[in-house]
Formats: sequence, structure tokens, C-alpha cells
Amino acid sequence: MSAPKISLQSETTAKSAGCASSTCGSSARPGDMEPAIWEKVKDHPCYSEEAHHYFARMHVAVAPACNIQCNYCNRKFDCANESRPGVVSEKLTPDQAVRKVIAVANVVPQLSVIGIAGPGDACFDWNKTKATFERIVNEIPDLKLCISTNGLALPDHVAELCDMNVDHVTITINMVDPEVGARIYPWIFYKHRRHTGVEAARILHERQMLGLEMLAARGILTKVNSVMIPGVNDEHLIEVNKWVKQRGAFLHNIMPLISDREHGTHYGLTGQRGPRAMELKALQDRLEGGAKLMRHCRQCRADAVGLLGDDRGQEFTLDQISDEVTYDASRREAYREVVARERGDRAAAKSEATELVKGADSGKSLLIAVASKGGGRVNAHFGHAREFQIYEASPEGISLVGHRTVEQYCLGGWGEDATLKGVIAALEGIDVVLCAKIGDSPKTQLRAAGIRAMDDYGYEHIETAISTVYAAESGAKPLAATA
Ligand code: CLF
Ligand code: SF4
Repeated sequence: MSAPKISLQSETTAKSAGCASSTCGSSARPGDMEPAIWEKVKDHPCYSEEAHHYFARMHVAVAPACNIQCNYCNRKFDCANESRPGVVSEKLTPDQAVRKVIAVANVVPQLSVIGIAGPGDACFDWNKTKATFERIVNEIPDLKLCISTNGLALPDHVAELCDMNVDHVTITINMVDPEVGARIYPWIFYKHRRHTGVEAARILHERQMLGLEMLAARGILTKVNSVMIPGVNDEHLIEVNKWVKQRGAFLHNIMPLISDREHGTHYGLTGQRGPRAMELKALQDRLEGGAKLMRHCRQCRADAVGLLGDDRGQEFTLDQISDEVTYDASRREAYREVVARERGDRAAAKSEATELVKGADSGKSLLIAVASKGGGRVNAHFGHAREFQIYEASPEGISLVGHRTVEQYCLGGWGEDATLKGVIAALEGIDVVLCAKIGDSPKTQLRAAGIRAMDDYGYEHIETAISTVYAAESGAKPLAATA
């Protein structure tokens, strides 16, 4: 069968495409990364910020059981370590998971990673995790395998993870001091009995550190997720960052606590708040120079499917998938060829944009919110955006520093004022919004809140658009638009 015609345009953008970020050179390997490491991360949307513009992950919810209790988790909801609250639509058996993976791979060409992130713990529910991965690699060998775990049972399975070529493991580590841990974990279940308080947190801490060291010794890339809980572990995460860096963590991802009374969690019911966006950013900024930070996490559901920030899980519930589904590699193969070309283009554009910003000779720092549907372009309408990617432009260059989730402002052609107020509140601290299109009314209301919104750079490379805005503000010569 001949490969189907495919382009980034058809998958992620409404216009032309092109792409890659300053962290990625042409063919998009960053200068500070070993080729062998780049090979492992270049198609992983969580481990490479650049890759997240092009590649998608799929979580298969095969691991419902858990061996600890976190104060931010209610089992009726997703694992809060790796998801935003919301029930998992359906738990899967390993066979169902394989069927679903094939169905997704046939129509989502960006798919590159299969993750097991709950809704419980992938290492505690080990038999299901292992059976699922074994069956998936039989069907589609080039998919990367990834797990997320609280770490308690992790040391028991490192050797098998290695045997199965699982290159990416996430451990959620919220503390290195058991006194702090006792305020996060009421109990753990370990060696056939329940442990509570500081003793439980001490055991968990020791197992997490052991697991991290074992993975690092085997060259398995390990990301540490930490939930930032104001007044409980926010300051303490500076210490956590040092510990995990010393033990070989590849990335550290600080995630904001999501706490709502409706979720029925201990923290939700007792009024423990999560951090505001600017508090999270301030902590992340303080951690620069320590373990390398991930700043593009979307706190996915345990059954998420698609590009980060664009969950398509509801399109692939079991009742929509045929019993007999066979894998067709053509779309994924064709897409990869397009991405290889795009990465080179985007790397060149980003390099040029970074030089312009650095050369602007301005002491300014701008926070810029970008509406994007993927592909590294400014290609979403303001009213259609459900999130904005947040970039910082400063004399150091251009970097992605986070994202802000919003309610979609425009539905059915109309925008609601109440929704717009929420969007503006979510954009606290932002200087400029870049989008493909915006109406006069939201533009005026954003302006009144001190935020300039522009659609002049629609479908442009994100970094090119940012550098043009930054240079104009600094009086330097702007880049010519290439879109
Ligand atoms: Fe899933 Fe996690 Fe693997 Fe990614 S998610 S198991 S590493 S494939 Fe990614 Fe989602 Fe953030 Fe997790 S954006 S919550 S970091
Ligand atoms: Fe919930 Fe995950 Fe914590 Fe287990 S590890 S209690 S599933 S958040």
C-alpha cells in the first residue's frame, strides 16, 4: 500500500508548517545533548519540549490499584500525580488496551509514546503493566514505552523495565524529609502491612531514592514529578531538586496542586489551596541551574490521548473501536517524514529569532501567551483556545515557561463576557497575547487589563512571532514575516 499524503498542516495547523526550537538544532538535536540521549527523547512529548509540538502520547488505564494514599488523591478520580481531576472514562484490560492503541495509531499519526500512568500505580499493578507493554510491542514495536509511579514498588521492577526497553520512567517525589512527607501521605501499604505517619513517609522516601538510583545506573531516563503544595512542600522542593539532580534525574517537573472540594480529596475538603500561576513560575525560576526543569507538563488524565494540551480520549472509547482492528503503519510513517523536514525549518527560524532577541540590547523581559494547536505555530484563534503556551522573551533568549488553561471563550460563534473575565484572570502577569485571530471586543477588554493581543503573526513560527514583537518593543529591526 502506498503511503497516504500527509502534512503537519493537515494534522496540526490551518496553514503551512515548519518547526523546531532553540533547544534543538537542525535535525533538531540540541547542542548540549548527547546523540544517544537525543535519540531517546526526540519523539517523546514530555521529555523534549521541542518534540511536544509534534508528537503525542497515549495513556492506557490498565493499572487501577495503588499502594499508598496521597492527600491530593481520591480514587474515584484520575491519579492526580499524572492527571487533571476527572474520572477515567474506562479502565482497560491489557487486551483492550492493545486494541485501543492500534485504533489510535491508525488515525493519530503523531502517536509516539504509550504511557501507563494509573489511574493507580503502574509498578504496584505490575502484572497488568507488564502484560500490556509486552502485547503492545508485539504489535507496534517502534512505540516508546513510559510509566509513571509513586516509587514504592519501583525497585522490585527495575530489571524487568530494563529488559522490556522501557526508556522513560517518572517518579512522583514530593519530599525528601519524612516530616514533610507525613503531611502529604497518611499511609502506605508495604510488605503486607499498612504504615502511617513519619514511618510511612520514611519508607517511601528510601524506596524512591533507591529506585531513582537504580534507573540512573541503567541509563533509563527518569523524570521526577513533584506536586507543589503551598505551605507544605513549596520551599522544600528546592531541597528535592538538589537530591534528585545528585541521583541522576533527567528532568524535574514541578506541577501545581489541583485541589477542589468537589474532588473529595483530603486537601480539597480541608481547604488546602494550590499555587497561583505566578507562584509556580517564581519557584521554577528559583530552581533554574539545578536539575533541568520540564515546563510544558499538562497534568494529563490517566487515559489521555493526543498532543499534550489537546486530549482526544473521548474519540477512542471502547464502544467506538471495532473488535477486529489491525495496524496500518502508513500514516505514522508518512507523518514522520514531514516532521523531519519541519524540524530543520523550525530550528533555523528559532535560531534566527533567538539571535534577534539577544541582539535587541534591551533589558526587557516579556511574558507572551501563545494560542497554538501544535506544530510550533501561532495557529489557534483566541476564542477557540483552551490553553495558552507561555513564553518568556528576555536578553537570555526565548523560552517556554509554562501554560495556562482557560475555558474556551467562543462557542458557536459567540463569546460570553463571563468566560472572557475568567480568561483574562488566567492571563495574570502576561504582557502580550499572540493568536491567529481575535475580535475587537476581546482585544479591547484585554487591553483594559493591560494585555496587548495581536493576530498580526497568525500561522508564523512561535519564536519568530515573539522575536518580532520583542524587537519592535526594543527598537531593534524586526524579522520579516515568513508566513
Ligand atoms: Fe505519560 Fe508521563 Fe510518560 Fe508523559 S505524561 S507517563 S511522561 S507519556 Fe507528560 Fe502528562 Fe505531564 Fe505526565 S504532560 S502529566 S509529564
Ligand atoms: Fe492516587 Fe497516584 Fe497517589 Fe496512588 S500514587 S494515591 S493513585 S495520586
